[in-house]
Amino acid sequence: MKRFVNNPILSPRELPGAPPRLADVSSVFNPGAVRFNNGVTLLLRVQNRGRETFLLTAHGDDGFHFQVNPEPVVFRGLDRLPHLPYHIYDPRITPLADRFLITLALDTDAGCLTGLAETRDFETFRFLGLTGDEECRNAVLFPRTFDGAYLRLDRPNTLRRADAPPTGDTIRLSRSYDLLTWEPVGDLFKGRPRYWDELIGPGTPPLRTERGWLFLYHGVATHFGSSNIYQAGVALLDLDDPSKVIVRGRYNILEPRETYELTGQVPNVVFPTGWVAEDESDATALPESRVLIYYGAADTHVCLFLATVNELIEACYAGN
Ligand code: BMA
Repeated sequence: MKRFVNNPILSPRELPGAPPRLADVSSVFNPGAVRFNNGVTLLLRVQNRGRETFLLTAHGDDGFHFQVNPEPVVFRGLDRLPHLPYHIYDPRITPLADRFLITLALDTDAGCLTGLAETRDFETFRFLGLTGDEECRNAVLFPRTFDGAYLRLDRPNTLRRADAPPTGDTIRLSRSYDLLTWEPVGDLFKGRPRYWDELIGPGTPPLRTERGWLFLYHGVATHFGSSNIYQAGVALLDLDDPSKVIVRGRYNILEPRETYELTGQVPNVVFPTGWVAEDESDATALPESRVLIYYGAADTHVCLFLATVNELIEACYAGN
């Protein structure tokens, strides 16, 4: 497993945003990613000098070099939202049937809520609604239904700490029949106090492999006096019953080490939000397939990490 040699793949300096809103932006990070149009499409989180948030699309035929569309995404139907949204961010993309579903975090005057949008072409986007009124972030959808039910992983914000936004230490499995009303199925696992993943949240949407549903999650070490450290880890869930955790990695697979991860808007952050497997058969990523893993670095850049399915599964078992 290794970082792409030409990281970061996207920097605020290179973004061709239209002035005045998107001139000379501060950051581009935490992208949703999906295979589309014979390449990879990203949904980028961009912040301007007013620290206002926009989502922009980018497309790359090879998954390594991207062309950014300077026009920010407009969500039709957002005007029906009952709350004032300050920021809409950290999109995760899941292909389901004939459309792409996008889970979103919304900072609103009613707290941090999750929402759902859809697109078919990455040109027009429709906001489908909030997925509840619970404080929650980091929802990632499974790319298929299970006995007619949709499943997602999410992270309720149950912890309130001094001088910090509400956060959480539990990854949960939730179920829905209409994509907007969700009920908890159960907790999958919790943060490990004093180790790398004290606070946790789902990172990438689950990837179907022959050995189980694989997903990345972020873990935050909070026990260092001066700074929180955001890292990435991996876990494997049962194919037929994803409420069963087969194995959860003991070690992180990616931690801030490079300058673009150590310094920036928020130092010491790697935050994976999307991935694409190059070789799939029957909607299942093949064991030798390379996986392109897209992550935000220091809340400032978009970077790429490369691993095979086998390497990621091995990482789940290392030390266990
Ligand atoms: C989390 C989220 C992410 C962000 C990370 C590091 O709580 O807000 O969007 O990348 O913190 O600042």
